[in-house]
Amino acid sequence: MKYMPLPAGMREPCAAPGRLVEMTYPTQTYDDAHTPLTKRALVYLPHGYDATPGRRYPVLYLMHGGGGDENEVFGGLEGKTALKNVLDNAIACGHAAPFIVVAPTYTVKGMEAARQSIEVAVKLTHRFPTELVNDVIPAVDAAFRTVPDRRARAFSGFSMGAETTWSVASDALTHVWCVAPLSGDYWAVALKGGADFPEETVDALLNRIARQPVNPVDCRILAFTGDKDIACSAMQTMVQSLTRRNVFPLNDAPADGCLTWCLKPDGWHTYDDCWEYLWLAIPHLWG
Ligand code: FER
Repeated sequence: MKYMPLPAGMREPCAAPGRLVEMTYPTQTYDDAHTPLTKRALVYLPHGYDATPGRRYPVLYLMHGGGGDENEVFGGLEGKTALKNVLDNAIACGHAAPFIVVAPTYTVKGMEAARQSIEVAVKLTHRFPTELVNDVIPAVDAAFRTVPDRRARAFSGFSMGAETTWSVASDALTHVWCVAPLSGDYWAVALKGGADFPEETVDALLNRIARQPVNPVDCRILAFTGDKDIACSAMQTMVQSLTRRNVFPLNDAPADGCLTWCLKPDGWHTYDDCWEYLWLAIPHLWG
């Protein structure tokens, strides 16, 4: 897909704002100890959610990057990052129909090392699809007026959140129809595995997808980054290898079963670039 810049004004406050709320849900550590946990997520409810009680909305799950937590992408309940304005404006100008966004975290109390250590973080990102399917999705569908269907669920994330997104593709495509990794490759076989072991990484991805009762044609992958991004070469190498397998053919126009690649000229490894990728992805997230 050709990169297009975010239209002017989209990061500014919108006259028809949605609102941010928090939710908590019961889960567990999904390690050998299975320690029960209560975790928190931030939830964006679009403008009109309260005034239209009969309406149900598709859901985008959006994972933060390394070192972050559930507050990171929105900048807390105050919405200090540009993301909330970008979503408000996308919906207000008709770029996309209203949808809910859930910002969870792969981090876990007691494993604060994940904030500093990428090795620990990867353990948690690889456990997250189980938490998503068992705990997060059921809690979100119970608490909010969602469309409780896989075609109305997308999962995206930036950097380590993109790593989480590839992991969700591996293990949870039966629950999520579209995955949109933004500026990150898949570390299934090694850190930076997309760069150093692209064939083994793609084998791991496709073998895990094949274990799920889902047809690759009935899902969508949107992989976006920038040409100056530290994740670019790893992601590009991995996506090229994935394309050669012909399971998800590369297609510039997002279509069922297809992999769409978008590269921003002069795009760096920042959330500001990430919001632009999200903007481009938003009209294609649901089936
Ligand atoms: C990548 C390059 C960098 C990537 C992640 C990072 C998952 C950054 C990680 C961090 O330091 O938080 O390809 O893919």
